Amino acid sequence: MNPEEDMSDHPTKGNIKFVTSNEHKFLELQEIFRNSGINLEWIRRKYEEIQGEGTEEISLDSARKITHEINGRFFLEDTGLYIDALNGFPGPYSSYVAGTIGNTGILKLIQGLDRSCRFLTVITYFDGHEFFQFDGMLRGSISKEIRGKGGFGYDPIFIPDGQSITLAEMDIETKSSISHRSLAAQRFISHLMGSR
Ligand code: ITT
Repeated sequence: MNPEEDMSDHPTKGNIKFVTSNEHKFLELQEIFRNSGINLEWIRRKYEEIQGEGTEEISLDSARKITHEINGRFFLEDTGLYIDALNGFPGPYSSYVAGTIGNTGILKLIQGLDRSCRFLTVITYFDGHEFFQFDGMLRGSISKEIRGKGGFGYDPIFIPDGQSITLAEMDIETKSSISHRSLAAQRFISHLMGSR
């Protein structure tokens, strides 16, 4: 890109608001965006999520509902853990399941079953006019026991394919070098870099 070009109105300039109640998500994404020279502003709030739909629909529906409450461009993201042997459960119910049976409950639930699973993150971005979605997936397997003190949520029971340790045993940079969230973010950043 021509360095003399006027970048003052470029979509990567200025803050982008990230709406989430989850500090871990914010810290992971803040680092990824910072590496691309984009500053994230944390709008710390919980928003309503519909049930009974897929992660993409939930993410879009949530974003639509808060457009009139947030000034300027913003994004949010919805993440789910999908376990193959349970036909994708907990998927859209990941938050509820984490808060009820938790990681110990998941380990009990899949005893004797195939342990393949995946994380799916869907980012929904509202640029003030239109909605855009970007997804990222990480395949892995559920560990035999809870392992590691880093990360959050299901990280202590998730071993990414090709690895022998859980996401909770990795530092934040290592998790972000392979994660579902990071992949979705890279797609989003490419969109921002390309749009004028
Ligand atoms: P917001 O909706 O406010 O952003 P949340 O924590 O409710 O925050 P989600 O609904 O997207 O976020 O997350 C569903 C569940 O999945 C929740 O229990 C998270 O802790 C967990 N989760 C999300 N991302 C994760 C990740 O990268 N590693 C492990 N668990 C994750």
